[in-house]
Amino acid sequence: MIRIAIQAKGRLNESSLSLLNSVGMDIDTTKRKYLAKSPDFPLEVLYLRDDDIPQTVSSGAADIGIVGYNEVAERGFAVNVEQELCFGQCRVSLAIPKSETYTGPEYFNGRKIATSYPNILGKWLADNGINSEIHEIAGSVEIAPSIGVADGIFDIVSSGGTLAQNSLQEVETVLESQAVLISNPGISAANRAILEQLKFRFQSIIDAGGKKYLLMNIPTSAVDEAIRIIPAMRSPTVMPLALKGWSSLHSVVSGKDLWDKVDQLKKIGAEGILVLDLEKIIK
Ligand code: PRT
Ligand code: ZN
Repeated sequence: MIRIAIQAKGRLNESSLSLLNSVGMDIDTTKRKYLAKSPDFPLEVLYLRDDDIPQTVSSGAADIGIVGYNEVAERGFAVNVEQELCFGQCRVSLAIPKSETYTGPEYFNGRKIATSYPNILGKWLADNGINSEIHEIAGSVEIAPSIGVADGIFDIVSSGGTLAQNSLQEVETVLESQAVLISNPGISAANRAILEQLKFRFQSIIDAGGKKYLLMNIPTSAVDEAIRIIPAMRSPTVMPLALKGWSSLHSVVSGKDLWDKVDQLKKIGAEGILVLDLEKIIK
């Protein structure tokens, strides 16, 4: 039995649960119990505040956990980062009032910075030889400059909307973050085996992220050209149609390339193009 700590509620909760569900862990979320067992896999889920996940995994109270890398870096507990999970993307950045002119890291010399991430900030300041006063606050960091509590802030930024609303400009990105799978460094051999199986399943979801499955009919004479446009994972599948001179072609493309590829394929005669969402890619 492996025990995984995930966020009880908040930004990472839904994606963590849906990742577990999509790899076959049927967790009863309606009960929202402290511990939920998966009937399909030897796994117990522990619901925690994200702040407590690194310590819980480091101490062995949970074997593994899903948490933002920013929390792992800030808390400094001994855990192994096993996998980047490609959700919860954000950055931890320094920001100052829009009305100010930024002159580089030395801008912060002798100034006061409000943050909930004093350790990450302290390290960046030391690395850059800057002497600032760190003002640690738990929430609503972004209002600190406007109420005169600090000169700048160090906080999580995603779209940048919160900074803009508070007339702040982002001046340094100190840490890039996303949700990561972490493990206890002393995890047992039996649980390591379960963890590897879980990582393999997670990877199939991550690899499918944003990819599309394409099916189309195409004149057989244009098949070679189509294969140059969409190389696929190994090579596209081509099957003859009952209609002479026509083939059916199947392939996988990344979501961002989809429309470009579809335009090119139409130009060489592709018809009846179907686009399907991909759930998993098992390598
Ligand atoms: O209750 P608990 O302690 O578990 O949750 P929490 O309130 O501490 O954390 P939560 O749920 O807000 O965030 C959990 C994790 O999500 C963080 O540790 C990050 O790894 C990740 N994450 C991703 C974010 C954001 N994006 C994000 N935008 N965490 C916070 N924000 C906040 C940020 O603090 C700021 O106030 O959103 C605002 C900025 O967003 P934009 O889009 O306006 O730039
Ligand atoms: Zn928290």
